Amino acid sequence: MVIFCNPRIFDAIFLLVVCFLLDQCSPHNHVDEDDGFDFQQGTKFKLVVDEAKAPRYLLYDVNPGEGFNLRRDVYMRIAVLIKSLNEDAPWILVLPPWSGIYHWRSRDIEAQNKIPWSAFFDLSSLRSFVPVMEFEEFLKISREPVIEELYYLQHYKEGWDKWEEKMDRRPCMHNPYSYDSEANLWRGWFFGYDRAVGARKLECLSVMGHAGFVKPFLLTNTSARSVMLDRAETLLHDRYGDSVFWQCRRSMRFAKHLRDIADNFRAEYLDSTDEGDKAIIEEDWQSMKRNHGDAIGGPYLAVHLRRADFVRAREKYVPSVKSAAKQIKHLAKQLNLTKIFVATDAPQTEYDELKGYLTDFSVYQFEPTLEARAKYKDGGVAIIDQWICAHARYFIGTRESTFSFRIQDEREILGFAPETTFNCLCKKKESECEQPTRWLIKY
Ligand SMILES: Nc1nc2c(ncn2[C@@H]2O[C@H](COP(=O)(O)OP(=O)(O)O)[C@@H](O)[C@H]2O)c(=O)[nH]1
Ligand SMILES: *[C@@H]1O[C@H](CO)[C@@H](O)[C@H](O)[C@H]1NC(C)=O
Ligand SMILES: *[C@@H]1O[C@H](CO)[C@@H](O)[C@H](O)[C@H]1NC(C)=O
Ligand SMILES: [Mg+2]
Repeated sequence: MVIFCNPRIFDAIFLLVVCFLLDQCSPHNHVDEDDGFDFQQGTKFKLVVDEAKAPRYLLYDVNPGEGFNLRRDVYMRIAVLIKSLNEDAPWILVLPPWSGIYHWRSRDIEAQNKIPWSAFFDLSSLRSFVPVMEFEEFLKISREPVIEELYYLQHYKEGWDKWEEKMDRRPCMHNPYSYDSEANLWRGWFFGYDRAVGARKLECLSVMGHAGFVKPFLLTNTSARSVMLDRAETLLHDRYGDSVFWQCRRSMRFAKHLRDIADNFRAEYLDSTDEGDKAIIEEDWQSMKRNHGDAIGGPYLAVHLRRADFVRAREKYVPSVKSAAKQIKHLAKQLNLTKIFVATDAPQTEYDELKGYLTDFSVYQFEPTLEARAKYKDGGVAIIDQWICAHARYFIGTRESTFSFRIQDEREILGFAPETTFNCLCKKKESECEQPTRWLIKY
């Protein structure tokens, strides 16, 4: 049976949210008189909350096989939806913990699970775009570890001839959840929380459309306090590359502790500092607006050499290590750069092979100690690599890699000239391949 709680109970719960987050609860310590409240120390939470209207919570998850950087892209689709929902009613985006990411398999697998977003991103920065909260916070404020309604998104069984926006409740074509009749809950992966969490109700929704298209459904077809959309990658970007897209992207700042490590590496090995590179970071992303060419970057060539599963999966595009080395060498000579920074997921043997071809240059890689890798996780190390690549005088990535795409966005935000950013290695000769689409920043 579905139990919809009395709204007053929710108001009480909501006050608890505020209290919990302020961490200074007293019975009379109500929401501040002004519109916002401190969500995290020193962070102004921008959502204007009408106390009569307690917020609703949107959770989402992505196809289990997807990697870190596509997941960042799906976050943006959902965050833009949350932004739009908040024009009508308060909604909070519950961030899906990082668990079981296919590429993150360092020794200690457990340590790569249930990672909060704050390990990788600056939450106060995310919050100046939309209200977000960690899943753990959501659990703390929920009376029970239950998500009221879960919608498993799927395509249309019959396929389609004409693309049109539509959505319908349909029988599940595939359903990874199972019903636990003892608890009356749907059980499933839930970001690695498994049986610690459940969903009261589950339905499959066939959908073809942009993320914004599900807004009326969320506002009117359901009144559940917490709604989860699984397989959220089924929804498309509302408007890829427009100014709202870029606001969202700009708000996705990496966590300061990771940027600091990357910045120290840049200074120590690559003669690269924010001042020298003309890439000063402003505290608030909203006031950071750059023109193309403002940033010059540090005196090094950065390469993202995606290997591992790409060697087979993108066989048509991914060069051999030798061919990649040739292209890198040629570029570095042309650019008069003697330092080369390599970000790669290649095994050590391939990296050594690459270095062997580049003996005329100083080749660097960020090599964390075991302790550092344990502390920052595979995801943190990937971010450090991305941040270093983002500051290079010139960047060349791997075709079709979302890891490379996110570096390109980052360079747009920093104000690099597009010619130094939208480049990728070719299967063979560099003149022979298509270069990445230039998704230029819009303010
Ligand atoms: N540290 C590090 N990790 C990488 C690099 N390239 C790939 N990876 C890892 O492999 C994953 C690639 O998956 P994803 O993010 O989906 O990007 P894509 O598959 O290249 O589109 C990353 O998230 C990293 O965990 C790299 O240059 N440095
Ligand atoms: C949402 O509600 C409207 C109006 O009742 C209905 O026509 C529509 O089919 C519902 N959508 C879904 C996906 O159930
Ligand atoms: C590289 O250096 C050479 C000789 O020092 C110079 O002629 C050339 O213009 C430089 N190229 C670039 C891209 O700076
Ligand atoms: Mg991937």
